Amino acid sequence: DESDVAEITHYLEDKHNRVTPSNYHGIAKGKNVIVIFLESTQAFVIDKKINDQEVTPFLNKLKDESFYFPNFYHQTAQGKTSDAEFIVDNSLYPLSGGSVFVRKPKNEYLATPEILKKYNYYSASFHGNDSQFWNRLTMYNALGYDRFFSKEDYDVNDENSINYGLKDIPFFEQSMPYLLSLPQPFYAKFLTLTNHFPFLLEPEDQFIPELETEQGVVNRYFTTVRYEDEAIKSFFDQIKDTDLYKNSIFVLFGDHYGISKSYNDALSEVLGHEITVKDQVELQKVPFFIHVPGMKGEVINTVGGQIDLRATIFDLLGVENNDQTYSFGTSLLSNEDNRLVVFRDGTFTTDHYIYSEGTCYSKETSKKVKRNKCSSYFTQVQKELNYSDKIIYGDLFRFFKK
Ligand code: GP9
Ligand code: MN
Repeated sequence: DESDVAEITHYLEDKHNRVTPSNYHGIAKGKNVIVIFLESTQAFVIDKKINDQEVTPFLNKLKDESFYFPNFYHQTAQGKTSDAEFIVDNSLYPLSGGSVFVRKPKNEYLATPEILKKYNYYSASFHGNDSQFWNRLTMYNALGYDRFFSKEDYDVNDENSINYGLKDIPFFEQSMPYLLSLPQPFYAKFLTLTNHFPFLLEPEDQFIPELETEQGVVNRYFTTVRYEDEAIKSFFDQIKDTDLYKNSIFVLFGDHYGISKSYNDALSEVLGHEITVKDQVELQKVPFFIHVPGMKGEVINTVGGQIDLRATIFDLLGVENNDQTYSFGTSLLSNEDNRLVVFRDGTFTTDHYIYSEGTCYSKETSKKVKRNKCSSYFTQVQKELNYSDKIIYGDLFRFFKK
């Protein structure tokens, strides 16, 4: 209840005071932000070759011209894409059951669109599925979006759609005029769709052939990821033809896993190693890039998760903490010892350790280690999840707002 507000505020402020500002603070001040959600895209596809062909040729190149975060994890639960959206826009954890988008659309939030309004940003979301899927239209109002371009704004027919909706290539193509019409600066997010379970794609859209393991889901996955990569490339090509390119930064990240545990037999065949409990956690890594046109590429090895994405963008934009950015995450561009990535089920990882299914593992050796290497984090892990839950269930941001 309301008495928790002081305690949680203190916890979050203390967390931020311990972070030293990054060298990149404010380098993208006033720029448009284009965020691309890579549907079901896991980090193992990056630089992966199948029969000598790259699965993500465009993203592999983009990596060399971007901040690339190879130790970045998704933190979603049952709400899948909607959880990824929730985490990224609020820097809060998802709920342990269901989707916050569906369960708590009437809450008060202090989401990215609202915070950026103080910097005169316009916010829009683009997605080629029905506007009420995951209760988006309703929740976007609560989060402060100015406009949602959904299925009804696109020309969607049998030829240009598959599975949940519009294919990614026509999606980006048809989005261009809308994007160009937005007031600037803007925060625009694009939710891709084609690389979605069960990864269906017509032969004419297949840029690499399907694999031939025992499990069709795994076989098709790499082919739909390859299509997604082509779609992103075509989007970049179109933007590069306009002034938007140099006035924008591009944030790309995987929303959640695509291949669940049930397909580990075939996946381990493709990856060339067995999948242990510790590997299962490592498989939750998703690609994360921030492309700032004109800047050289840099690999940022910091361990982090989706909860840190907003703070990282705010760091680049020069958004200050006193702008009521109550965040559980911190900028991955700033130095901070003792980083901790907490998953919804209480699993967690640090620079050196992984705690999963009651066991502590060393990341370096992949071996089980003494429990006390992990147990020092238990209190903080529970605090993170409890405080976030308290905010959501108690609608506490009502009281945070000054
Ligand atoms: C549907 C898209 C996919 O609109 O967001 O949803 P998911 O199943 O990944 O949550
Ligand atoms: Mn998704």
